[in-house]
Amino acid sequence: MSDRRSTPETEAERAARFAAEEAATPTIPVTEYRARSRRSFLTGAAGAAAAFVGFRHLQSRPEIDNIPDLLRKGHEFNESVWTTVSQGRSAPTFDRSASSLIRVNGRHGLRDEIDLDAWSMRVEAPDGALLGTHVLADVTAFEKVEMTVEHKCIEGWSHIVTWGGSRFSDFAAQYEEQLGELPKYVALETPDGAYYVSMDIESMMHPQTLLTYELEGAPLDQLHGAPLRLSTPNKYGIKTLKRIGVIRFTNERPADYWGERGYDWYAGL
Ligand SMILES: Nc1nc2c(c(=O)[nH]1)N[C@H]1C(S)=C(S)[C@@H](COP(=O)(O)O)O[C@H]1N2
Ligand SMILES: [Mo]
Repeated sequence: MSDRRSTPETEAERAARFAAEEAATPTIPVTEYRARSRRSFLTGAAGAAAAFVGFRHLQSRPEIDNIPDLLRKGHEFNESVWTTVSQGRSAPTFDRSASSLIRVNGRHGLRDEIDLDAWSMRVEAPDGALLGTHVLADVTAFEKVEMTVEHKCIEGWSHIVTWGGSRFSDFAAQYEEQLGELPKYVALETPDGAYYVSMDIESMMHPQTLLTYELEGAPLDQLHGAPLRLSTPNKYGIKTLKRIGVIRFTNERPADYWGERGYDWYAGL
């Protein structure tokens, strides 16, 4: 169910609406969630293979000149595995007018406000070596993508929301030479390490997976993950880590907060 705002809402009205929605939306029982996830895991794995085949097929079509545009985006790594990794299918997008501010949900790793000017993000290689330390301008330097998509939470609610950010794939490509082979996983952690998720590389490199700095056209606020969070409409909300402190490329499947607590690790949609 999505929220459509016709008249502007006050902060108090919004808080009341979110509280009412939260009370009204039943949490998906873990057993049912697992059953759903198994299904989506199967379609996820099969889907990834099919998408890859489909992608190769697209590449071999006569209109090839138009297709790789998506993949070329600022880089000329056409032959590289970095850009031929499965782009998968894409989640639906919606008209901007259908979107509105999303509630705050999940505060792990957000206990205290942070000084946004002092924030930086570490990027690490599989061997633990520091690849780089980034400020927000390093992320906003890439092409800005705005997408209006459905955010789905495993608690059983969803919300149509507009995110703005840079494709993770664009950001990651700067490390192609240093990393060589595309690692299998990406780990993301809050600066305090209290919340952490891990993602398969195909999902990270999907063009709808954004290093996100805007929500509804405005900079993220603290509880929505300022200054930088992940967003992707192809995974449940648990994977959209708010307040990124560390990004680590790795070949061993990294720890995952909700995965450790019994939820399906893939969490695909
Ligand atoms: N740091 C952090 N990120 C998080 C969470 C969290 O508890 N801590 N919860 C996740 C969950 S379950 C959801 S549904 C979304 C909610 O994002 P929102 O608060 O912007 O609506 O954030 C995700 N990212
Ligand atoms: Mo969630």
